[in-house]
Amino acid sequence: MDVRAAVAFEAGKPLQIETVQLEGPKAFEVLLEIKATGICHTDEFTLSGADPEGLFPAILGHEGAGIVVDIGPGVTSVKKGDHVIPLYTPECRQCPSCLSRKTNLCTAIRGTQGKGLMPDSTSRFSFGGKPVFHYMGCSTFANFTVLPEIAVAKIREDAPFEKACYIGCGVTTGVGAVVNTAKVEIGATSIVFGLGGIGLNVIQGLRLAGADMIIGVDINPSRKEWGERFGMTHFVNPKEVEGDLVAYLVNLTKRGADQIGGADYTFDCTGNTTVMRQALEASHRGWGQSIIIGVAGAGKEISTRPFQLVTGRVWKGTAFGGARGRTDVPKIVDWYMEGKIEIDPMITHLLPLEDINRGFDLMHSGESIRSVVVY
Ligand code: NAD
Ligand code: AHE
Ligand code: ZN
Repeated sequence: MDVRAAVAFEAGKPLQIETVQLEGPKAFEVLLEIKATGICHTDEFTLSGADPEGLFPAILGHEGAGIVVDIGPGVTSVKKGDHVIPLYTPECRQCPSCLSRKTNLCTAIRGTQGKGLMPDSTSRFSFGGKPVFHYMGCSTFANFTVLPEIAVAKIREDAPFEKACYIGCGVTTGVGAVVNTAKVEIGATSIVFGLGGIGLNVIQGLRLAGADMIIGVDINPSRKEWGERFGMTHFVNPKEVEGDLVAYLVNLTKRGADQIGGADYTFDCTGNTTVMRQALEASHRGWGQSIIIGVAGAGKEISTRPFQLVTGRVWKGTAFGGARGRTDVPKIVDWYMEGKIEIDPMITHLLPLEDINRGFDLMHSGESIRSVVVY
């Protein structure tokens, strides 16, 4: 079938809107009509050429919501008409990782997914007779896409697509990093570096978990107002700090008798490896946990003095907020529909597919929190 898609033909070049061909679902696959998709910084990361797994030409996009319009042989967990969110972290419930209960990183299809292919090692998309790669197993920058059934979460039908799509990455990643990965407790102190589409969701997750002190750090001054809207208690712009940022933050978090300082939990939501080090070193001696959410480009490495870890700080990472997609995503949709978490104010721009490159421009200029393409 013909579908409308924003195709990434080359790293660093704008997406091109084209009519591409999509084959129907094979066994254990579903055809989705995508109704809305967010633009995440990770799409920009891959489009920029910094992603070591980046492949071109590809149809990017991994933060979508839509409807099942066809199913392949053997599909049992969803049916035509179901509303779903595509999952870049699937949940097969059978692989050693799923069965371990220690991680959400299902390994059932990760190999082919990283090669831009479906589990049978072929692509369903083509343009001019040549294959076009899938992206993160989702390719939501097309109005129709094909996914394995283990990579879709069925959600309630009254959730609006243009809001629910954000749960496909940003909301779940940010809130999940707090509740699943860090397991933040009531009264904790915390620092969030980078107050964009992910960091603001970390902030609302911290508010939900009952953190006392929620410090936001961002080089964009307009993010102060944004952070405060979701529960941030203090804002720090590194450009306005004289001297060492880590020392400043450690001082700000001093409380109680020992006056050591450092936050119980810190989160990197920038993808900048210098910031990742600052986040670790601004966590509390003896027990501070620093959670890396940001994704850094090929060749980038993190470093610190081993002393930082010897003295009890813990470096952790999280993908998709540690969420098991088919199990947890429908619950997060419920949280949104029940008013436990907010989404609407963070969706600052709605765009037609034809204007998708404007969504990337708005991200670069710091004007948007989330742009959502509505088909
Ligand atoms: P974004 O562009 O919306 O936000 C990034 C924010 O970081 C901006 O507010 C920017 O001003 C701020 N920033 C940049 N440099 C900074 C610095 N030196 N100090 C302080 N703040 C700084 O991006 P996003 O969509 O929120 O994504 C954030 C990161 O998380 C990206 O690296 C993205 O790839 C990654 N990500 C990871 C996961 C995961 O599962 N681990 C999921 C989604 C996104
Ligand atoms: N391809 C990149 C890795 C990118 C990455 O870490 N992606 C996150 C999700 S970001 C969503 O916006 C993720 O899920 N990681 C786990 C995984 O299996 O990819 C690289 O650096 O190679
Ligand atoms: Zn994302």
